[in-house]
Amino acid sequence: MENTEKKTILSGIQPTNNLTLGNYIGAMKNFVNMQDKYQDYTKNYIIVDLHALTVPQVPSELRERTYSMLALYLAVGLDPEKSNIFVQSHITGHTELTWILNTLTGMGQLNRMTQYKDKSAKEGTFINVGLFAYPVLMAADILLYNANLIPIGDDQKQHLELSRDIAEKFNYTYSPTFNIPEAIIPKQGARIMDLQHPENKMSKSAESPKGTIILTEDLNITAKKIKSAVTDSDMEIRYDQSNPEKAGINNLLTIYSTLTDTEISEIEKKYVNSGYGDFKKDLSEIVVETLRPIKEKHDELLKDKKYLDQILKQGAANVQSSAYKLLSKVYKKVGLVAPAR
Ligand code: ATP
Ligand code: LTN
Repeated sequence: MENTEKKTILSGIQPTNNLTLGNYIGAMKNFVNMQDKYQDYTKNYIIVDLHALTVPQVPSELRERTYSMLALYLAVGLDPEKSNIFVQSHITGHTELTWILNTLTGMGQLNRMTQYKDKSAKEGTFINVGLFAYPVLMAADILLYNANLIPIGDDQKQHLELSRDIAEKFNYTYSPTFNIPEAIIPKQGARIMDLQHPENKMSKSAESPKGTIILTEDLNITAKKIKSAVTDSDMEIRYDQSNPEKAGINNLLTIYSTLTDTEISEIEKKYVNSGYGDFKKDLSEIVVETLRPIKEKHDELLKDKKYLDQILKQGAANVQSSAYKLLSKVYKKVGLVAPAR
């Protein structure tokens, strides 16, 4: 399925903690939509395990979560016949290209990254270099495949901008080599909020168990979390982005709308005479019934590691030679001597 002439869609998710409903709505759901919509494109969906090492990991858990993420990719509908699904560390080229791109990236550029500021603040006194350089690795993931379209949630916008700047810098410093990648951010659901603290993003690393829906959790717990989501005292099921008081209900309406493909105005009409209780009860069923088949498939797939290994082997085999070609081209452009054959 590899063809370097074809345009490429590419994205990645880190196997840190367990994936959330935010990851599903903001990223994975769109991976699947794009897989079907862009039939002529190469699609690369990566499990970015090297990125996960930028925060402390328990090795055995990281390994297990990598498989769990693959099982989820498959369970939500990514099809290895249509998309290349692989693990970042299996491909030679991501870290090598990162090194070259590091030499074109300014400390000041990385210092401005808000995710770095947030995460380093949480890490205390020891801040590892990997956390700082993380966005350069992301740029390498994208540029190694000369990718064109990058489906991501809202919080990755700044990293993608940096990838574009690095690509331009390389093209300008050496010669035109890289496409300038374009972010594909969903109009709705690009930033699903925490159910208990709707001013914060729902995040797999946030310490807010009641506010975070984990894709593989017990579905009774999922239903409870939706039913106890914070709302407001005005009791109207109405979307109002200008009013911070309505952040909770705005978020629930967004979840409802994206999971049912219904306009928010339609949902408002449907619940014009209802209270938050009825609305949340319906929404909890929608979320549970969306997640049920995903969870079942995930749990089933996770039992068969041999099958999962086979998918990863195929995915890596599909992309390795084009990655290597691009890396060789870059090495040559920057002046490295090609090894004698
Ligand atoms: P962490 O908390 O460990 O940084 P995360 O939950 O932010 O993790 P990532 O692995 O950074 O998840 O993100 C994977 C993809 O999911 C990215 O494209 C990101 O933009 C998207 N995403 C993450 N959280 C949300 C959210 N709450 N709403 C919408 N999209 C999200
Ligand atoms: N930084 C991203 C994950 C990521 C990614 C990528 C996304 C790593 N490499 C390449 C798109 C394209 C995040 O979600 N934290």
